[in-house]
Amino acid sequence: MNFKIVTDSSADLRELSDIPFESVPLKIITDEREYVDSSDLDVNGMLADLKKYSGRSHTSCPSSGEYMQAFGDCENIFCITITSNLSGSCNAANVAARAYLEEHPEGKIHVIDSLSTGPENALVIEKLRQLILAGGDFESIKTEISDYNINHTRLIFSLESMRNLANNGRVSPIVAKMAGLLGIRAIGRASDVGTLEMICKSRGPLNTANDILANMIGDGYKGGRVKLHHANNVASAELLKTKILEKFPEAEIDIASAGGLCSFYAEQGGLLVGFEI
Ligand code: X90
Repeated sequence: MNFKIVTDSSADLRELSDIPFESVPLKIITDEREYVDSSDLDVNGMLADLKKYSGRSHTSCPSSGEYMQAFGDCENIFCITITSNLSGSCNAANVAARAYLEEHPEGKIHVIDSLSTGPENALVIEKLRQLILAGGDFESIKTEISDYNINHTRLIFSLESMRNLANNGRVSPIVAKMAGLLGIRAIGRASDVGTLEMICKSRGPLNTANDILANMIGDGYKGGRVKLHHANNVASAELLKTKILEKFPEAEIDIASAGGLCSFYAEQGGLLVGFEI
């Protein structure tokens, strides 16, 4: 059976081995230029440009046409998107999935609304990859991956600024005030309905790492897989990795740079933590 995994660029994954995979880019748009969140994007260069830029900026999700192109003529497609509560990406993927089924009545396609973003989506994609490589059939993979996404993965984040989130209506200006003071980080999680839920403020890198870990454990973390995606802040990811390993020496922890979309919203210094429960 031929399978393909399609996602949008919010998952921060540019490639996947052994299975056909495509990341459909979102775009970051300022009055001066447009950044396409593909593998050629220089994310740190974009963050440096944005630091100097004080005008308007926004993002746009893929169109259904772009998703249809990614689906192509593949027979079995799993598509996972950023939370439908903050982006139109999932809706575009669903429109494309209906068009795909009209053209390919024998084909199978399942769109997963991750209710999250970044490293939590990357965990779900890696699980999908494993399930497909293990030879599962489409319907059983669909059941298992929904259970994994809903019941076994979570996302916690720490942000030094929430200006882009607030300017684009993704959090209220009152919530955004939690971050932005020098040295203060706002810690939050992806809520059950895929919105930002604030947890607390932390001051300083060590407290931030300890607070994130305490909240991971509070959410049910017991030493499973963790993915840390940072916006130009590998030091905060390394520190959290050390803290997690002190408590859970067997934990499998990957560190990666966030892509363009997550870096735009998480902003310089932001850290996104996807983990298994
Ligand atoms: O459609 C679009 O233009 C994309 C809009 C995306 C808006 C939110 C992206 C958030 C990225 C920030 C911290 C994690 C929040 C998780 C909430 C589920 C990263």
